[in-house]
Amino acid sequence: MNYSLLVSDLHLDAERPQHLAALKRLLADHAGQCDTLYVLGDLFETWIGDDDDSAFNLDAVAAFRAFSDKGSKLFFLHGNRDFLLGAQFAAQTGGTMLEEGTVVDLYGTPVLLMHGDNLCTLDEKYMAFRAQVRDPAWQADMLAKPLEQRRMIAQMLRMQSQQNNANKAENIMDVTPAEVVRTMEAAGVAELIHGHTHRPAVHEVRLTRGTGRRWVLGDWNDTGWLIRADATGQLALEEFALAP
Ligand code: OKV
Ligand code: MN
Repeated sequence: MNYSLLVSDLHLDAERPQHLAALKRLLADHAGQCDTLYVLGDLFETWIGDDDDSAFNLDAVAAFRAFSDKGSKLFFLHGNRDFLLGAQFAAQTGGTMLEEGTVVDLYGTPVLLMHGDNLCTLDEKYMAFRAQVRDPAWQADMLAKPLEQRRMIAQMLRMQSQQNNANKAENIMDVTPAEVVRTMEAAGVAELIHGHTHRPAVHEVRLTRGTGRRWVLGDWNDTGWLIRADATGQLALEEFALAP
């Protein structure tokens, strides 16, 4: 046990079973080997509540459970599509939900973790939408609706978003550079890891005191992405094949 892994944006969906298959393989390969797995949001394409006990969801939960049962720790952040992941999901997987903007110690290196949508501040309409769906009162209201109704609302919102995003400029869809600097300096870190933008890369960030790095995880699409933190605190962004 001397490494940890970080992933994001798997967008697990019953209609794309190869992504869950790849996750199950990753979990089985690293269970009891890896110290900690961090899932930085958008694990699911949509999560309409922990009470949705579809076969697909139960399959995913069981795979995480087997992983944590072997002694590997498991942490989840919410994404913009699975902001309704809750305490029951965490308990059933044997994992823990983390607050957005948590600083974790990766073998001596302090690293700021977030999903990344909070950094896309130029998209003002999205920021308003985000504030709404992250509001506990709004969430309680939504979770009080029948599953079928939530499914329909989520579907309608998705169609709306696809229309909105078709007309958005590239810079609006990406993180705001000044927001990155502000966020890293407020947290006092030189390393930031996030997903969301689907633009996997390692960027140098000029901070008031020296140079930091912004590590961007990729989404799981034709290939998978992860970041490996080794026992010396070194980070590495890796792309891998979804099928063996
Ligand atoms: C992103 C925006 C949709 C703006 C909804 C449960 C619930 C997930 C969801 C579905 C839609 C987010 C996650 C999206 C941004 C929109 C519409 C407007 C202005 C539910 C789980 F609660 F309804 F049941 N959604 N998506 N918008 O397509 O990413 O930014 S989204
Ligand atoms: Mn996202």
